[in-house]
Amino acid sequence: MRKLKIIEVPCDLGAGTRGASLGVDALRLEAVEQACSSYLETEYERVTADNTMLNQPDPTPNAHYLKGIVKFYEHACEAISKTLDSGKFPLIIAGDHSTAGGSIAGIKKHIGEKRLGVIWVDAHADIHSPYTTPSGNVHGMPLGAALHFDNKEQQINDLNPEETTQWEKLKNVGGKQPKIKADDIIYMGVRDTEEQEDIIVEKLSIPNLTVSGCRKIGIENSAKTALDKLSHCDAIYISFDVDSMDPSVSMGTGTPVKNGYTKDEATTLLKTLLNSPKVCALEIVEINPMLDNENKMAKASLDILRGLFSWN
Ligand code: 6HN
Ligand code: MN
Ligand code: MN
Ligand code: MN
Repeated sequence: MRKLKIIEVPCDLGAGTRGASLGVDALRLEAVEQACSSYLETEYERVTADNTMLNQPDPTPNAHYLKGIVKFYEHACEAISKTLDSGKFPLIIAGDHSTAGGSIAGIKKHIGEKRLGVIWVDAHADIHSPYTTPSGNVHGMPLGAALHFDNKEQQINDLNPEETTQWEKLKNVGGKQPKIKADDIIYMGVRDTEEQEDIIVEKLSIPNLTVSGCRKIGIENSAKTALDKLSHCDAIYISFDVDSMDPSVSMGTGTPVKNGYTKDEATTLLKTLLNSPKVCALEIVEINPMLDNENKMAKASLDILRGLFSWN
């Protein structure tokens, strides 16, 4: 395993419920609480998102605060590509899941024409565009942005000129587009989607290894299956939304969905995936301490990280 560098992206602009930006600090404070020196001594860099935009009128109702999201995508893209250029492994601790599009842009900037696979561990498919989203929340769109895919066939929203301009900018962050191909995505644990997403996931034939399916073949085997399906890719990015886990682990996330992975299953899954030398970055998102008590979700996440990196 290469040397880790933590990239913190405390963004609150992409979710419908506030507080995911605080997940970054909730996790760091939990590391202090547990005196987890491995975490605290790892080099880190913070990419700031302008969460104060939340107080201002929003001109992009079909993709809330999109202009601010474009801005931090540009910064995250730089931070992540530079981290990879320096030979380090980015461990991205982010706020709401909109951040993943910026991470993918950064990885793509580093790998150039090489093929990037994505393992998306989440209760949600996050493949909307501003044209199809029922909520207008950009954390439901990062894969749509990375695929450069609008899915206008399923259009339910008419965009204003500012929305169109900023969405085009978002897809183009880092210069390369599309950044990934539909053939190079594997979902794990997805179980709460909208019709517009179902149609497109089916059309693009993106496989979903369900929680019960993973249990049936064994968690390790399901991780190996996911890696096998991406064996044609040169590099692999893992996006871990904590709502992929069961709400019994914690309710400290904005969009919990029942019947998710246990904490141990999530650890085994991620650990097996990280064994592949192709895995070049891991992102953890959607820890929301405002919805939590006793910081349970951050605790669970730190337990998982300790398991993954054998941290003391
Ligand atoms: N996440 N599909 C819903 C939406 O609003 O687009 C939920 C998205 C959840 C996003 O959990 O990262
Ligand atoms: Mn997500
Ligand atoms: Mn989710
Ligand atoms: Mn739903």
